[in-house]
Amino acid sequence: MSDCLFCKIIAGEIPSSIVYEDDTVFAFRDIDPQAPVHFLVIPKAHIPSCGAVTPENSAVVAHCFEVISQVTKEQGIESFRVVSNCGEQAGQSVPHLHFHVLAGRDLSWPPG
Ligand code: DGP
Repeated sequence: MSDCLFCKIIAGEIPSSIVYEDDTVFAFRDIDPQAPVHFLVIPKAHIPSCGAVTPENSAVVAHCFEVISQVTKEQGIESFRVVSNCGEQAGQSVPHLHFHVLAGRDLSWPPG
């Protein structure tokens, strides 16, 4: 989608610190890290949020989780949190489905 920030990052129009990339999934470091490890895993296809996942597009969501499992293993990260904010009230600021992966410090629960 031409006016989507994360689509522009995937296209390389906006630079990012790439953590992983394949044909359907892209991962890059968050610009405003909330933990020593904080990267985002996103489908290359423009899916606005978790609320827009359907039987037709959900395969890439499973693949995002395979990537999360692979990258954390490669980085020696044993304990981590995955978060996806859906909608403004939940704190979603970029309307392109993304999974935050956070690690490297104690993470409180429940979140604020
Ligand atoms: P959320 O608030 O859940 O929609 O998360 C969006 C995240 O995207 C937020 O943690 C900051 C990150 N972000 C926003 N703009 C950029 C950018 O231009 N580059 C990178 N690397 N991250 C960004």
